[in-house]
Amino acid sequence: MERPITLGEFIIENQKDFPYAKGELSALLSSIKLAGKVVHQSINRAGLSQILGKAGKENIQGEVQAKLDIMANNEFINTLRNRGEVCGLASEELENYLAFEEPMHKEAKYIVLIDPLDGSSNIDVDITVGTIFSIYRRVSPTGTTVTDEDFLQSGRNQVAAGYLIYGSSTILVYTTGKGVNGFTFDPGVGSFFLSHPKIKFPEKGSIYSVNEGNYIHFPVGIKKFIKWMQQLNEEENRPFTARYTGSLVADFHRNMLLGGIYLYPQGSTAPNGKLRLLYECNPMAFLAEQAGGKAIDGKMNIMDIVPKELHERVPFICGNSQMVTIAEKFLKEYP
Ligand code: AHM
Ligand code: MG
Repeated sequence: MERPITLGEFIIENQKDFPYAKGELSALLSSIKLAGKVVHQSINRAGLSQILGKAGKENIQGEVQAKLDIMANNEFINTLRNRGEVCGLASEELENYLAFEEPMHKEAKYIVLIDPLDGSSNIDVDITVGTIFSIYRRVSPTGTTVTDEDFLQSGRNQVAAGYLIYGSSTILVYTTGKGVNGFTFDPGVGSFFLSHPKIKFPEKGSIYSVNEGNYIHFPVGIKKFIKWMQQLNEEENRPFTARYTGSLVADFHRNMLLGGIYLYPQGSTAPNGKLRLLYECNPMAFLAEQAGGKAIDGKMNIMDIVPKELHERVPFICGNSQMVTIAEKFLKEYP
C-alpha cells in the first residue's frame, strides 16, 4: 500500500502556490504542528498528570481558565516565539496581543490569532476539544512594533487558518485558500498523515448544532428556523438531527464532514452571542468557505466584518451553504 503523504511533505509541496513565499508560512505551520503534538500529548495524559481542573483564574472574558487552557496557551506562544516567522500573537486567553521583538523576529511578516483550547469546559469530562488558529500578514512595516491595525484585519485577509481536533484521533485541518485538507496524527510514528484530502461539505445537510437551552433568548428568525428544521418533511429529510457537544471544533468538524449547520445566535443575555470573531469565527468561516460552506452573523458574511476590538463577539451561523442560506431567509423574514 502506498504511504500517505505527511503534513510536512504536503506543506513543502504546496509552498510553490504562494508567489511571495520564501518558506516562512511553511515554517510557521510546522511550528503549529509541533505545538499541537505537545498539546495532544498533554490532553491524552491529562487525567494522569494532574492537570485536569480549574486553574483558579479567569481570562479576559471573565471565563474560568482550566489548567490545560494555560498550558496550551503557553505551548503555542513559546513554540511560535522560538522561531522567526511571527511578529505578533493574540490569544483568547490574553488581554492584549504580544509583540515578538527579539532580533530573530526582525524580518517576521506574520501575525497569529489563536484560541489555544476551544471547548475547554469539556476537558474534565473527556469530550473532544480543539485549538483554532488564524494567520495574517502584518500591514505595518516589517521591523517595527506590531500595531492594533495588524490584528484588526477583516477575515478576508487571512492567509491561512485551521484547527486541531483532539478527538478519538487528533487531526489537523487547515486551509491556505486552496481548499481544505485534514491530517491525522499517528502517535506511534509522531507524524500527521493526509487522511482527509480536499474536504467539502456534502451538498445537503441534515444536522444542526445549537445550545437549545438558550432558545427562549433567540431572535424570532432563529426560533422559526429551528422549528422548520424540526418539522416533518420526508422529501427534504426533515426533521433534521440535533447534535451539540459544546466544543465548536467538534461540532464544526462533524458538520463539515457529514453536512450540517452550527448556530450561536445572539440572545437577550448575550447581545452578540458568545463566540469571538478573531479567534473562532473568522478561521472557521475561512475553512467553511473553502469547503463550499458559508458563515454569517445573521446579516453579513463573517469574513467581511471589520473588527473593532480584539475580543469582539459576533453571532455565528456556519456550515452547509444551503442550510445557512435558509437560516438567512428566516432572519430576513423575521428580523
Ligand atoms: P471557549 O473558547 O471558552 O471554550 O468557548 C467557546 C465554546 C465553543 O467551543 C462552544 O461551541 C461554545 O463555547 C459552547 O457554549 P455554550 O456552553 O454556551 O453552549
Ligand atoms: Mg473558544
